[in-house]
Amino acid sequence: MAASLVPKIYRSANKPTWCPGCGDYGVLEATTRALATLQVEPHRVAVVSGIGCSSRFPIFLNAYGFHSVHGRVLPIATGLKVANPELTVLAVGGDGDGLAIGAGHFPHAARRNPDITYIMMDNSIYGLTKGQISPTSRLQQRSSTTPWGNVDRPLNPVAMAVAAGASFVARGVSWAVAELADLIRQGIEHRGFAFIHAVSPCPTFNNTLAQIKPRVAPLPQGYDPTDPVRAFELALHTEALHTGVLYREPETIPYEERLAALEPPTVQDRQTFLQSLIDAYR
Ligand SMILES: Cc1ncc(C[n+]2csc(CCOP(=O)(O)OP(=O)(O)O)c2C)c(N)n1
Ligand code: SF4
Repeated sequence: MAASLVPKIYRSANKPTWCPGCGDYGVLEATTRALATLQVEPHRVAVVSGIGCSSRFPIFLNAYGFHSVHGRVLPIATGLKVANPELTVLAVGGDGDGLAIGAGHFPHAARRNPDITYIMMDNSIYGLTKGQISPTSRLQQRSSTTPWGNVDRPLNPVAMAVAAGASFVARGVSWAVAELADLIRQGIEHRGFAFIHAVSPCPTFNNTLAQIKPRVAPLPQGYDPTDPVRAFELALHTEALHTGVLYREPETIPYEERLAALEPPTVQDRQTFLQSLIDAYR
């Protein structure tokens, strides 16, 4: 069958309002290419975001979209998937959205393993609010809130995802669109929580492209993505930024399927359970 859904079908009529050169353009393009490769119809896709420049994503995508609340993208996307498991659910946002205000949700989404794909656009700065330090900002980074340099060590999103039990963990960069599209495609195809760390520089407030580019490296020859210890080790090697699928758990049961498999309690069971709780606190 000839592919009828081309990438531009997934672009809405709203033109992106990001600054010229923003990495998020590459991530949007990669996402439309991944969806076109999978030939998933736009009305079967839902994209949820938090708040931030990167979280404007749903406005520019032709799919169901929810531009939600700062830091709450993962519980909302998880609830959406549980309510309608037929949908392809994408969760998107920035490093501030996912690792500062939303950090509490990240390990729990990873361990629950809903079949959603979480694309974190990491520019190591708060872009929307004009350049405050973020949890992935490097040591000594100067910003409007760290005029003499950042003294906090950065979080490592890939290591965190592996440690929390995410069943698929990949890293791509916004300027290598074809590779990133393939990672997003694999993340969507994976049955379970897929975390895509998309390094996506902000030329306006933290122009890191020239520093990051020389550090980008492919995975080592013969790399086994099913070994979480090796994935963790590689993630900790921050002098090189390895791109590709760092970890993939071969067989997983998504959260929504485990929920659906629960034996539904009878009304009598529920009443007995509630009564036992009330009695316990009398
Ligand atoms: C509850 C709440 N707190 C703070 C803010 C202000 N705020 C909006 S976006 C943002 C951070 C944006 O950074 P990031 O998530 O990394 O996205 P980027 O803009 O860099 O893509 C903050 C702190 C808010 N909108 N809501
Ligand atoms: S401020 Fe930075 S992150 Fe926001 S649109 Fe501009 S370049 Fe992109």
